[in-house]
Amino acid sequence: MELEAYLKRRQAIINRALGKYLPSVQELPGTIHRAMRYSVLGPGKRIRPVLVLAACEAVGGKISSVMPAACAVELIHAYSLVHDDLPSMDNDDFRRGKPSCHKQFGEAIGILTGDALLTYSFQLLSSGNKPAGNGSASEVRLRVIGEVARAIGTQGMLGGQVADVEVTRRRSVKPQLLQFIHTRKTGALIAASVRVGALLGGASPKAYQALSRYGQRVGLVFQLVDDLLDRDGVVELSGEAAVRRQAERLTRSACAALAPLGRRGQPLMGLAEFILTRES
Ligand code: GRG
Repeated sequence: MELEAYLKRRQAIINRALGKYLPSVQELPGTIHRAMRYSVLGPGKRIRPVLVLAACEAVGGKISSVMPAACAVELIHAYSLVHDDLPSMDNDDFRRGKPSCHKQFGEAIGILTGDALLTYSFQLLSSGNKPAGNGSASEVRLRVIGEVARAIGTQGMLGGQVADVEVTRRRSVKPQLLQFIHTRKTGALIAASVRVGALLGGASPKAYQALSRYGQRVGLVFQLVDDLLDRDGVVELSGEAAVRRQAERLTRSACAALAPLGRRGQPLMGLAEFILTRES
């Protein structure tokens, strides 16, 4: 219940910030800004920006200084959903209970909306208050931008999506290939969200390492639970009980990694539990 209230408060703060940062529909060209707002401001769990804020606080940083970065990772997530829904990818007509972006605005605007969200996310990452990190503000910010770019490029989310597109054309999939897809397609952005919060919050090398370990594990749990909810991916290969056990083991290991942070790591433990037990 406490976690539910914590999540609700955080989601409300993030939704307000997203509404503020996203370009207004009055700004020309209005269509793309309308489509960006349509794709981002619908109901979403905001788990990635919540992780940015929690990781920042876990190392003693202030959430006001990481708001642009927290919103940036949500825009990247929205871009991935908009492009994933396109006819040439998953061809999904609905997203978050309403017509997907390309269904609402047409395919060309759908493609451009994803591009616009991705581009704008880097504009946001380059802005914001002075980070608390070790080193100069611009050094910390450059490191953050590098982390995010790596996490969503061909070695991360995009690479995972390519492997996923190719897998759907095959009859059988090896567990190692599924693991490759999981760690990159969804795990990499979640892990990067935690690292971004840690870096901007001024994490010591030890705390950064602890948070990195935590982020990698919860990123993997997120995808395993997604497969459990959809009854596909690893669930088809290994069975529900084995996948559930693996997700529980990884969650315990994620929480154990937070030991060096002491009490400050508690919200992140609650979030790991939420990721494990979520029902949507
Ligand atoms: C197009 C480059 C490119 C990448 C797409 C992440 C991804 C790669 C596609 C998303 C497809 C998908 C539905 C994957 C399953 C895991 C996932 C990202 C679920 C949706 O995330 P939630 O549950 O969604 O955080 P909300 O709506 O709560 O934000």
